[in-house]
Amino acid sequence: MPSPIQNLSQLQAWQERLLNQKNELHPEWYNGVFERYVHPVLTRHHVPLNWRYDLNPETNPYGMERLGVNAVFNSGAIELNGEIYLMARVEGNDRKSFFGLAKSKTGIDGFRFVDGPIVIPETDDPDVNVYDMRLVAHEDGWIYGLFCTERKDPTAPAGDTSSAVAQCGIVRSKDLINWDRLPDFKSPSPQQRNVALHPEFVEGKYAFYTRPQDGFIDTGKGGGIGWGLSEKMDPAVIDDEFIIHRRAYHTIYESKNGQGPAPIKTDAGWLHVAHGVRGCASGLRYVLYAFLTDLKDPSKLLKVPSGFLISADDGERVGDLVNVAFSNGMVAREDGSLLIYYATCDTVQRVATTTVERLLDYVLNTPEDPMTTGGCVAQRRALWEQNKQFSGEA
Ligand code: M1P
Repeated sequence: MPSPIQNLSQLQAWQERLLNQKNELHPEWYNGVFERYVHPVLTRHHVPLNWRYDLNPETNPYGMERLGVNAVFNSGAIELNGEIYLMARVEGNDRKSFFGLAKSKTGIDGFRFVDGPIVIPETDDPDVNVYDMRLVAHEDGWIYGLFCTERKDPTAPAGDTSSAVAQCGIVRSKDLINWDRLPDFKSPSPQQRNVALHPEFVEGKYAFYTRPQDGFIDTGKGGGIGWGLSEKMDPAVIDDEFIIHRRAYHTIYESKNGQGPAPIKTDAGWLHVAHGVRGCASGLRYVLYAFLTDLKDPSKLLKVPSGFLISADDGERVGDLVNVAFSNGMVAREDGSLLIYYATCDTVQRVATTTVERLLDYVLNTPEDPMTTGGCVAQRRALWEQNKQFSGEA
């Protein structure tokens, strides 16, 4: 039985052990597609004590936490000068999210927050809450951060203290710490979340993946992953937005379908990780799936394998909420490895590892969703039949 932590210096020593903890492959996970790990890469316990406690014994004689942190999740990711950086969504006990930058050499363990909480300059209309930044090194030379900015809906009837307007905020930087704010993204849709910037110009323009919605919660006629082009980033405006991958009945993306991080360029096309959402008795169930789009025209779908790639697995399913896997960060390294950062249940940040080659094989060779049980049975029987020569049933 470990001895209880009874003061700040004991807490500091405990945290130091946590920060130095090596991650391990999950001993009970195999699917050939990706690896899971035992430990999350970032949790609320990783947040520096000097972001949470007043360390002055005179003003804090009881050593109390003054500004608690509830969760660390939904991180944008990028590799810079050989280090992996995560721009994490840090949610205080006050429910407000802010961004914290953490770095690691391996990308699977050893993450430490650097500098202080990140300052996001305001526009004329202050953000009430900001979250889920997608980091993109664009070919124009800037690193962009696209995030959700949420404000109270000014048209909400008196007494409605929940309705909000979500839009995409944009910042850019060269060092990930100092950020310039650009005007918020403008599109034909009344609400936007999960907007990602394509890393290259398309037809000489900035290209955006969008997820239009009619309401803050209600998708309305917002059909799935959208696409649009803008002449500039300052301001970024798309006049035409069309859906490149729709929500669909009885699929994993029945209720919501949104782009994850910016896609990875491969010889076969742009490799995407996205989230699909469906409603069930416990609320909304979020899973991650992968798809491929055309190299020249990234808005053209080439292949969508059926089902999910990553869901919250046993031991990951419960947190602040249940059954949510969400990703807004992935990094392809020079050695071909691919780090997919997925958060579970809006509580902790995890990583899955694979290679670009393996994920491409998965996308290209996993059958598409036949959309009926009959079709699924036919697919599975064909696999069973083919396997007879290997399984001894021939
Ligand atoms: O709680 C699950 C997710 O809900 C929202 O995502 P979306 O707009 O895709 O429904 C966001 O708040 C996201 O951060 C969160 O993980």
